[in-house]
Amino acid sequence: MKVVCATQNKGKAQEVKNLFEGTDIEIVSLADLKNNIDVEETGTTFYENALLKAKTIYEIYKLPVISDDSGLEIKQLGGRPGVYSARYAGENCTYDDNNKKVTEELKSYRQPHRAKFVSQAIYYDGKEILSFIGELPGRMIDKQRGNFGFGYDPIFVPDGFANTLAELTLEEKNVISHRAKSFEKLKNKLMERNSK
Ligand code: ITT
Repeated sequence: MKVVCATQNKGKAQEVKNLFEGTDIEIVSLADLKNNIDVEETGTTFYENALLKAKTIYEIYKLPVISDDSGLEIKQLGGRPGVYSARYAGENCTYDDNNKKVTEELKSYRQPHRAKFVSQAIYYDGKEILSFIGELPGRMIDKQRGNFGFGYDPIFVPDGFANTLAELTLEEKNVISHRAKSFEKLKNKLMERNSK
């Protein structure tokens, strides 16, 4: 079964492709389709934004779509950046801008800076919506470490680890990540359905 992954985030697309490797579900990314649409994320929840991305891409290709809306929730910042994680430091900001803003804001709080990554995974095929959540708890550090991954990975240390997510390889991140958890549940559901 061919499924379009509705993301423009290359790091995310690669993670999702790896997660579905070895199954009979073929993940096609927007980059594979040479589609550079930027779906405006007008929702106020991960669920709304994930569904918005899935439905927009479904209307173009009329193929089953999976999407993810994800973000970082920092306890001392009242859950920010949350759904605004991608553009926390402003429109067209870089990952580095976001990391610097978070680090600056956390300077006035004591360690540990508890946080969690959240991923809302959605499947949409024009009729049915499947939705699963995955979370990765951890803490924020004040100096960037590591070159793998994307986004806030260099300043996030998952519980049970000494390394940041950016110091773990993609294979290691894909065992523990919020996205691995949400898409694992989604994958199992799709495979269970396909085998009937
Ligand atoms: P798409 O909407 O095209 O999928 P995006 O990067 O805008 O790509 P989101 O709207 O879901 O994706 O925003 C997620 C942001 O949250 C992302 O840009 C990062 O800043 C952060 N984020 C999510 N998952 C992350 C991860 O695994 N590691 C580091 N940062 C992550």
